[in-house]
Amino acid sequence: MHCRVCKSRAAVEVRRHNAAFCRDHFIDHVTRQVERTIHEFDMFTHDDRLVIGVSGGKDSLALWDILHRLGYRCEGVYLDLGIDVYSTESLDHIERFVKERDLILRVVDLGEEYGFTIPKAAETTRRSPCSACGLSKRYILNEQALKGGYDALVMGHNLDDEGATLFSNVLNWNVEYLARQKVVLPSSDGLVKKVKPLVRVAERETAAYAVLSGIEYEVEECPMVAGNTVNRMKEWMSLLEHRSPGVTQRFLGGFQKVNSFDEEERPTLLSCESCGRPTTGTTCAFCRLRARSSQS
Ligand code: Q46
Ligand code: ZN
Ligand code: ZN
Repeated sequence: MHCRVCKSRAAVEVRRHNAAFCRDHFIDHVTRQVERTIHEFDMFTHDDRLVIGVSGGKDSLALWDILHRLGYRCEGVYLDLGIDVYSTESLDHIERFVKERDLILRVVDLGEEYGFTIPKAAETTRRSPCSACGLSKRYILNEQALKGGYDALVMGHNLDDEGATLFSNVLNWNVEYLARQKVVLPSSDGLVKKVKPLVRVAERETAAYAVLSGIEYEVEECPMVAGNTVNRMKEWMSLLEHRSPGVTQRFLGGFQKVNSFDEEERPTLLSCESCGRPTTGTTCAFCRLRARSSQS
């Protein structure tokens, strides 16, 4: 296998593009995919102040590295979920990354600032750890972006994450979630604009990018992952992708063009009586989770 660009020995094959690349041209290729996505969806400009939610995993660190190299003004926020060694090791990787590049990071400790951790939430509520975790991340990252006055919140969801989420939402005809599954979610009623520049890059490509760029990331899987429904859908999607390279991108790309669920399905929003953020009920899901999880 030879690099499509320089014909030297290839380091990575990208089957869905029917191509292979050497190290340098693979890094260029991934960077161009991200740049193209930013421009095509009009995500942000070099004048905007961005904040990225970083987990210490390959996706968010690879994306932060790309944005930094492209000259975007992007700071980071890490939410410490209180998941033992997994959380502390993840933070170690991020701190090293940030120091090497002289970037700005804010660490939010869920236990200290909100009075509960994800293991505690899972224990005291009947929610699965991942559902409590996803809800907390969405709420707190948005809150941090609002407080910091950033123009956009950047998320490291990759092609496989988004494809699997779409697969799950379609299989369950979850119309409300489908309406909000967008590459760019504009700002509205207390919600900061949210963007996903990595949607054209597959998971194995972000891993390859990180390794080839010398980024050390958390390789261990979160110990609370059992029961994560998106991961189960990812397994199914990867079987389809293996038999039919490119199917995930076609599935997701087509949806991005035809998604018109929002006009019909947007629910009426009220203000949460506890935190004031938009919600469909009287108290938002995060405040309810926090109240139940903080009980000892
Ligand atoms: S961190 Fe949180 Fe993941 Fe762990 S508890 Fe589940 S959602 S698996 S990305
Ligand atoms: Zn090359
Ligand atoms: Zn609330």
